[in-house]
Amino acid sequence: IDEEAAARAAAVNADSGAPTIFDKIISKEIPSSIVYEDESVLAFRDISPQAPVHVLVIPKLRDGLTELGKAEKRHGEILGQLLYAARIVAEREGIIDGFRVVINSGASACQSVYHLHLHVLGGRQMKWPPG
Ligand code: IU
Repeated sequence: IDEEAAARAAAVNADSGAPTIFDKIISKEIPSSIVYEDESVLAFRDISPQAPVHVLVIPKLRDGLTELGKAEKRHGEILGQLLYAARIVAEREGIIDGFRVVINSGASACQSVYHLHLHVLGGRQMKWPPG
């Protein structure tokens, strides 16, 4: 893949600030397999699971959090809630003894949906380093 093609791919996968498909998952316009929900957080199964357990944890209100790289001090409370929800998901899914939480931030980290989300992965032996 040449440099120009890589630059084009990165531009397509950049943060435009536009609404994402996760808004429709939050509003339930698009159905999802929900694992955990409260007033500020939704956790649902990834449609393309990369492990036996692969759940996405997202804030219901995006509030500028298109990507972790845009987080501000004021987002501290929701960021903490997301991590705590990841722990609840791990417990519910039976992987509390070993699980991984991943956040891809930005095109070079392969972020594809610009609504902050934590990947909670487990149910198999994970490898390190990640790709
Ligand atoms: P990423 O970190 O932005 O690359 O992760 C986006 C994830 O959202 C990815 O694992 C997709 O499989 C997943 N996903 C989904 O679960 N449902 C959807 O409708 C879409 C993406 I679009």
